[in-house]
Amino acid sequence: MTASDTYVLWGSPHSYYTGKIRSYLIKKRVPYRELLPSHPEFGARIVPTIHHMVVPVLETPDRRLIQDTTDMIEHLERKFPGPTMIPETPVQKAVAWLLGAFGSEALLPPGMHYRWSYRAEQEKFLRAEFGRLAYSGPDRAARDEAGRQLMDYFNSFLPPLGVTETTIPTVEAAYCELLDALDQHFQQWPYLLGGRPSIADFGFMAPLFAHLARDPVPATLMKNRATNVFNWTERMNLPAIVDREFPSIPESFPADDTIPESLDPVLKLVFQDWGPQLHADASRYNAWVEADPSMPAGRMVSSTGERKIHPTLGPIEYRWRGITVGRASSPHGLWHFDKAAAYARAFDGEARSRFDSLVQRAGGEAVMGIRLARAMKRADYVLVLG
Ligand SMILES: N[C@@H](CCC(=O)N[C@@H](CS)C(=O)NCC(=O)O)C(=O)O
Repeated sequence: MTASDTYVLWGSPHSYYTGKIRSYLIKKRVPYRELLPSHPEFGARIVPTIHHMVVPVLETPDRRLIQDTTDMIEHLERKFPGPTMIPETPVQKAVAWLLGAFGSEALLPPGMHYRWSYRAEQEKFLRAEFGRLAYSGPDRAARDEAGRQLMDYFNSFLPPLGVTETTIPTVEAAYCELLDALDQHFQQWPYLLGGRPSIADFGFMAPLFAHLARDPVPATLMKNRATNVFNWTERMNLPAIVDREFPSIPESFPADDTIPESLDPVLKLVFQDWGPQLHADASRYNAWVEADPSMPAGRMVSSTGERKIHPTLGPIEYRWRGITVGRASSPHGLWHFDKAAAYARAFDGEARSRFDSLVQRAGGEAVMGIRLARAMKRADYVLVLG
């Protein structure tokens, strides 16, 4: 490949986080092309630099590699001028970060559940989709076989996410409530924060596109139950910002740093459904940090020391919607939440009281009070202590 102005998105159509960054690249009109990990250069050049197998990876025209979709968006927002996709006014900025973090991290359980618990009903589709990751060539049966092998690995993701026979009815009920709230919102607005897509929408595209709008079983559910949400997933992959259905809504965030009222029910669900896990994750993380004050900056956040995309500090347990959930702790989700919460802690005065009353209405005061004993950051493609 020769250097040009074109970015390369190493990813795949059925990948959770590729869906998030692809829609950003499209909306931002960043020139890019997409390549699959089955391309020989992925194994030869990309994996040895990142040191573990992961998609998506963004390769810049000068061949720098960026992993983690949030890092990619922050990099590109600095590089490319407007339209900015991170609101600049305080309350909109904090809400966009919070929704973006929730979308990116908290909906992994329903996303993975609808893919894997209904595996038999969508086996053929998944084999083809996974097969593309590992196999490139004319033999369809060989592609499907390559897909099957990969699927056996990803299939094992459910218990660490707390998805079990006991929790499945609640995971489905919570997801359906979220679909309903989003469907109401998208009847009035093209994007979460009004007339312009933001990190909030891109975060939600992670679960809501590749898994929940594309895999046959959840796609049918979304199309029948929340057509506006399905429509939004299509809109998010079109370059135009002004949408055909909302021609008079300007392509900007609402004036005066206001938040659409129809987001209130969505924010309520964010705090209700992510809060218990965040509290448990923060206790686990803070105990780990406090157990060894000598840990140096740059130490990987992981109880095993293994390089992982989603590291863990061991199991956590918490009550949620009347049931007990046991799962692997997720310091990466906590890092993303805290990034959002730091923006929310950064302002005062009139904006503070507007944000606080929004949070109070949504029942999120305790969640927004979560504090980490030590900051985390990302370095060398992993999560480390700050
Ligand atoms: N936080 C990362 C997550 C990336 C990620 O989880 N990628 C998945 C595919 S969408 C993956 O490569 N998983 C492989 C594995 O977990 O072993 C991001 O935002 O880019």
